[in-house]
Amino acid sequence: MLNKNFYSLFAGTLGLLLSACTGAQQNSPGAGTPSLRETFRNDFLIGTALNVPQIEERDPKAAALIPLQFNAVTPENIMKAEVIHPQWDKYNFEMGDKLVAYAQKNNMKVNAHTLIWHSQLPAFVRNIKDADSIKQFFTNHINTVAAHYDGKVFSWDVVNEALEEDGSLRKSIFLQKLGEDYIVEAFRLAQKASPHSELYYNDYNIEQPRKRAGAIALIKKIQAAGVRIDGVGIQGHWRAYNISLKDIEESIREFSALGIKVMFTELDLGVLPNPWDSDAADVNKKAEYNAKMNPYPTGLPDSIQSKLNKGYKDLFTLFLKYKGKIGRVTFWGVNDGQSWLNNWPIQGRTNYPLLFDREFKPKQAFYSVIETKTTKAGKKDN
Ligand code: 9MR
Repeated sequence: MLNKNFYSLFAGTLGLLLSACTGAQQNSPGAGTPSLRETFRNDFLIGTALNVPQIEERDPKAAALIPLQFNAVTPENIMKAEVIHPQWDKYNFEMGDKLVAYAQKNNMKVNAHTLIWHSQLPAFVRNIKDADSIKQFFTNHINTVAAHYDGKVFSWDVVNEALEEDGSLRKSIFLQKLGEDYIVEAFRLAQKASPHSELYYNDYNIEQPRKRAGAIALIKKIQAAGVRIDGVGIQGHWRAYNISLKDIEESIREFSALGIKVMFTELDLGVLPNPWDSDAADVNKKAEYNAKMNPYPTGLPDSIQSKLNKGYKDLFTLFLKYKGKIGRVTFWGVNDGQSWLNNWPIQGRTNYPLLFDREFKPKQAFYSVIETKTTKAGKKDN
């Protein structure tokens, strides 16, 4: 393994060479730093999830880096129902509109997230008991929100996380009150309200065979009803030391065989122990803090860093192999400090799942990703 100093020297030199090759040097945030969006510009979009301070460009480091590295953005929270539709007949489009303006200014595509999700529902919905009122909320929500952003956002995660791990439908409030056709109905309403946006189904673990079969059945059902679905989002909340490339490759093939685009929509590779040894990204599952579960509070050991580098390298090598089928790869956050994985499933840990460190410096994993495109093998292929 390379020692750190040698690696930074090597990475710096490589960065200069790469930016010359990719034409990114005018865009560089720091001298010689290549750009992800430039490097993969002929392959797929490179996205990130943005929070409120980032959309408002409050931190100069983030404001400088984001437009240079990414050409797609997903709102991490501000388009979820509890924020955008806080009361029965009140909508709050302020932050979403800011995001659209930010993306236009920086020549980025917005993937709007998300119309129908069982989590982060407004409080008033959780108090509704009768099916008719849920149906009315569901219809009004999609009609109003999707129509507001029609022509302004590139795509919508129309339905998020509607499946259980065994591939059956999640027993959400929507399933219970509206019945199993609610997903087809959500896409039908979205296609009418937002005819100019691509429409996606988004979920975690749908690369795994049982849940994937459920997602395929669901997509076929939407298609059989004559309703438009343009793509599927595999979230990609994986652990660096435990990535099933085989499952991911099979999923790319099987989903794209349905005639839809595949997106990796929330990519991050956690390096911390998981209390349940699982990849499920269910935000409602929580565990207690103890120091053993937070082993790297002051920095990541080289042995773990290499696992992260390899995980990202293997993934992007696979993504490039299927670049014709993949529309976008989005990271769930810009830098390690901002990642949700510092607080889930245990509050207050120090995780390292992304390509930029807490100071917004590109990590070794960043260069591992860039190298998949610029090594000999990559060049031959591209
Ligand atoms: O990253 C998001 C975090 O800030 C929120 O607290 C959390 C709760 O809703 O949602 C996180 O984003 C989730 C995304 O919307 C859907 N897939 C799983 C993501 C990580 O939990």
